[in-house]
Amino acid sequence: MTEECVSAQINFADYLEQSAVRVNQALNEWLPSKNALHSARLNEAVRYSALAGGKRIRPVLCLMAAQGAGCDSEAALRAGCAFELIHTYSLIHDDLPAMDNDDFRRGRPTCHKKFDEATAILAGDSLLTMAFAWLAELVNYGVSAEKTVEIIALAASAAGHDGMVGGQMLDIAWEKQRADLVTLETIHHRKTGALITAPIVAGAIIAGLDIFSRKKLEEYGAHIGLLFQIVDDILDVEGDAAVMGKTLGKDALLEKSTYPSLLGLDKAHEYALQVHRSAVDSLSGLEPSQPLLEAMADFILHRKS
Ligand code: GRG
Repeated sequence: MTEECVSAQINFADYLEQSAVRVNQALNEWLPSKNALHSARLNEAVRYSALAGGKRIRPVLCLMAAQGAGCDSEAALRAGCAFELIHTYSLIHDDLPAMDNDDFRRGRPTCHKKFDEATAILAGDSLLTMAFAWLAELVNYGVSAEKTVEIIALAASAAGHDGMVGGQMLDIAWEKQRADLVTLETIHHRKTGALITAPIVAGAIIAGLDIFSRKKLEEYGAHIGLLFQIVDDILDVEGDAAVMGKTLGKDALLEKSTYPSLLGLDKAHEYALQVHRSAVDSLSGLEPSQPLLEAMADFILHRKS
């Protein structure tokens, strides 16, 4: 996508679809091939989960942040895809019997159902480590060593102990206990928000944005991360399982604290609108402006899957 296209405000749904196709093609090319000498089963499991579709929100956000700053580089695509690998690993492990014990993901049997638990654990481990190898290779895509290290540290922090893994642990710890809104927000900032914010910041680093812009984008990321989760909670109550490609209604079954369970559905919808507004407000003052990121906030608010 050229800058010209971006400023012409092409239909956002088309843009999203084209970007997802670009991500899918890159993943298909860069993931270990079926014919490689190492374990065919591991290759198959990794490709099965990583190429199963999905909205590709994280890599697209990385591309958008970079493109919005006038940089449409292969490096942003590579970094975005690395974040998608981390996301896919988290879904595989989250679906395991020891965690959510889900049978369907992205409209097909989960990795452990299609293969077996050991293979699913290893496929997740493989994707997580592969992601860091891809990020380390950013130096071969014209990114300075200093920026590459910064992005690796950012990814480690978002994915690990203080980010998604820590958030998942908190989420499990609070199952069947009524959490207050502050606790719920902390869980979601770490479990979901961190891995949504990090690719945006990575895109900004690759594009060479200044600290002020990066901070604004970080703020935006935190808001859309939260928005993403509020909408996820709402969809678990009133979404369509066929469109979502996974089992719904599990939050209520597990007696989890969610925005609808704490606030009621109407107030959860209102809160989503409020957080959406905060996300859009965070983009004000950015130079150049980021219309695609604004459209992404709308997309997340209205998403059905
Ligand atoms: C196992 C370390 C570890 C973490 C798991 C991501 C996660 C943490 C759990 C997934 C469960 C869940 C429903 C989280 C809420 C938000 C979320 C991450 C939804 C799935 O992401 P999408 O909608 O999925 O971007 P697609 O399939 O479109 O990529």
